[in-house]
Amino acid sequence: MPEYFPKVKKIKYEGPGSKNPFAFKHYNPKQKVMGKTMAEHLRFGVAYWHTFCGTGADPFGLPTYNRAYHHSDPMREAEMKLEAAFEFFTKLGVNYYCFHDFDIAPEGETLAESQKRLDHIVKLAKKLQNDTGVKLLWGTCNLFSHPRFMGGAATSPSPQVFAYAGAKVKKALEVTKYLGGEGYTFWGGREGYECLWNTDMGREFDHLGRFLHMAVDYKKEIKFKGQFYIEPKPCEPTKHQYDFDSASCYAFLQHYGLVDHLKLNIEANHATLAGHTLHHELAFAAAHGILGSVDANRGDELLGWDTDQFPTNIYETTMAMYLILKAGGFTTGGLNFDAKIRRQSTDPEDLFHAHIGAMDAFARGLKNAAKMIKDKALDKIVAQRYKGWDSKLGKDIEGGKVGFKELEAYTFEHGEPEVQSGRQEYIENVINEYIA
Ligand code: XLS
Ligand code: NI
Ligand code: NI
Repeated sequence: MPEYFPKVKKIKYEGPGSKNPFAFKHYNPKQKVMGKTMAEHLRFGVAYWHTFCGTGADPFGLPTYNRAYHHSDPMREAEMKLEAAFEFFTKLGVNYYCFHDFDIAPEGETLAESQKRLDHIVKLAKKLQNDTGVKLLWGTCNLFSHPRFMGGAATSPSPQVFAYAGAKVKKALEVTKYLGGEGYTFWGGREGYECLWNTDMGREFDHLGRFLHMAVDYKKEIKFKGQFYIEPKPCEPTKHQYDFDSASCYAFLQHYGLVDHLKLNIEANHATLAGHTLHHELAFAAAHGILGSVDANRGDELLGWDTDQFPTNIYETTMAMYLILKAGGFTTGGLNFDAKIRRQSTDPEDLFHAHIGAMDAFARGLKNAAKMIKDKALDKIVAQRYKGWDSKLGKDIEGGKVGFKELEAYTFEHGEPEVQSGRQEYIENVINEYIA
C-alpha cells in the first residue's frame, strides 16, 4: 500500500513541555482519569466527509487541496481515499471514524449501481477495520446533496423522494451493522422549509415521524444494536430546520413516540447557530436523559454560519467534559470531529495539526473537569443554592403534597422569601482557576 502521509510518523504523547508539532502535549491515551483511560473517556472520531472529501471549495471559490489519492476514476479514488483514511487514523491514534454512505463511495446513476459501489468499498473498509482495530462510531446517510432531495427527504412534498430516502437509509443501516457501527445518526439536512407559503408543516412533521418509525422497525428487523441519534441544527442549508435544537428535537421525539429510540448527537457549531451555547445544549440533553454523542467543533464568533472549525477553546472543552462526566460519560457516543481545516490550509499535514490540537484541547478539558469533580468545586455552591428544596416546604412541593391554597397559607405566615446571591462572578473565578 502506498503511503499517503509520508511526512508524518505515528503521533505520540510527549507531554506539556514538548515542542514537537507532531506530538500530543496532553492527550495520553492510556493515562487514567477518574477510573478510565483518556481514550475510553473521549472516544475520538474522525469525520470522513470533512477530512477526506473536503476540497477547500467554498460558495465563492474552487477547490484548493491536492491530495495523493485524487484520481480520474472515482472508484479508484474511493479505494485510495479509504487507504489514506486508515493510514491517517492509525498514525493519529484515533479509535473511531464516522461517514455518510456516499462519502466513502461515489453515487452511481441508479440506486442499484450506487449500492453495488458501496458494497465494494464497504468490504474494503471492513478489512481495514480488522487490520487496524479502528471502529465505526456511527454511520449515516447523505439525504441532502443530490438534487432529488432539494425539497427534503422524509419531508419532501413527493412520496417518491421519501421512498428513495427510505431505500438509502435501509442500505446505510445494513452497512453500518455490517461494519459493527456503534451508532447511526440522522441529520435532517433539508428536513425543513425555505418558504412557508408552499409548505404543509404539519404533514411534513408527520412524515418525518413516520420515516423514523420505519428506521426503528428496520433496525429491529435486522437486529442492529447500535444507538440511534438525531442531530439538531436550526438552519443551513434550509432557512428553518425542524430539528432546530435539543429542545425541539425532544418535543418531536416525544410527540411521535420515539423518545426511547433516539438520543441526541449535539454539535457545538449548531448550538451557536441556534442562539445557544454547547453548554446549554448538553445541559438540556443531559437533564432529559437524551445525551448521546457530540460533534466536536466550533463556530467563529464573527461569522453567522456553520464554519465547522476544529475545537481549540479550553474553557469550552472543560465545560463540555464537565457536563459529559456529570452525565455519566459516553457509552455508545464519542467526540466526532465534525470539523474542517480552513481553505488556505492546503498541506495534508494540516489535517494532523488540526486533529492533534483538538484532541489535546479535549484532553485538557477532561483533566480540568475531572479535577473540578474531584474537588467538588461547584457541588457545595449548587447544593447551597437549592437548599430550600430540602426543607419541609420544598419537599411538600416536589412531592406533590401541596397546592396553591397551602402556598398561600404558607406565604401569609412567612411573608417575603429570603434573599440569596447567585454568586456568578465568584463562581466564574472558581472555574477560571481550573482552566489549565
Ligand atoms: C452538518 C452536519 C452533518 C452531520 C452528519 O452540518 O453536522 O455533517 O453531522 O450528516
Ligand atoms: Ni455534525
Ligand atoms: Ni455542522
